[in-house]
Amino acid sequence: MSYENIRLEQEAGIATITFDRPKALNALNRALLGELAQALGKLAEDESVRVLVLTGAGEKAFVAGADIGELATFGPLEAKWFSRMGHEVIGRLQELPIPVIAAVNGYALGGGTEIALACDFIYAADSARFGLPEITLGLIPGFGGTQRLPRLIGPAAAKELIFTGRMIAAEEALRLGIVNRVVPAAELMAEVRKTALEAAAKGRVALRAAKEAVNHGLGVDLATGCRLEVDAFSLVFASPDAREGTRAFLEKRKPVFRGRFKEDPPA
Ligand code: DAK
Repeated sequence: MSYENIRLEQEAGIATITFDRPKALNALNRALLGELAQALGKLAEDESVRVLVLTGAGEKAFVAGADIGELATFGPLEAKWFSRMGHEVIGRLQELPIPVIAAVNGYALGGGTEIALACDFIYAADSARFGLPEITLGLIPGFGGTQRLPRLIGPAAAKELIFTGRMIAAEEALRLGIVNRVVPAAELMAEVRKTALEAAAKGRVALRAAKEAVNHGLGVDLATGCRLEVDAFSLVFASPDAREGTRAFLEKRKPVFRGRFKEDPPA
């Protein structure tokens, strides 16, 4: 499958999706959202992929939000499609059974910040800028920004950003807890790759269980969350990876995780 608005590359178990409309600062139009949904569907089925990285083409932007030119032409049907597809994409990102890292290389505004927030964590170039400027367009965030940002940084800090539409620099995003790490722009992809490879070497079953425990646990009270963890913890023991990891430690060697629930059939 070839794409026109994104690039999908795979190497060493790491898939990278690059938003690729640099002339419009990688703004999200309907075509891009549709391609992104397809690519995420494909990656969810591909067992060779261990980690997904999202980034933007060019030096200026990750994603400068929804395509304002296209938004301005929407009637209710186009708006409905855009909204449904946006939620579909954000849902697929959050539920993808592998770690997803946002490598924010420039402007991440509106839908751009919201896509990054739906990833598992964010590394940012020192040139990156975050913000939810929808209010300046007479709108409000529509891809989960009013929900994910307050959960991440608290309601007061989130409301200040949402009510003013203010843009913040990478260092402030770091201080607020929006991003995990800020690095010089030229080093961003190498730094992300290092972390991606570290996670990719772990067992796919355990990564998936850990991600689900964190994600689903955040939506419930602590006692229920801990029960979710008990179930996820026990389920991991159905995979040979759990035995491989513990045995490898005792045998003083590196584990080889197969990411399966069953033993491989005898050769
Ligand atoms: N859409 C379309 N084109 C864009 C764009 C955008 N969001 N952002 C930039 N561009 C285009 C510019 O028009 C310009 O095109 P040309 O004039 O060269 O043809 C080119 O990219 C370079 O941009 P600038 O010349 O403006 O570059 P500057 O360095 O001067 O400024 C900037 C960079 C990022 C500060 C500025 O471009 C900017 O403010 N961009 C708009 C940011 C923004 O407001 N984004 C939209 C946020 S609203 C929904 C769910 C979600 C959403 C909507 C609906 N539903 C549930 C229905 C999401 C909404 C949003 O994301």
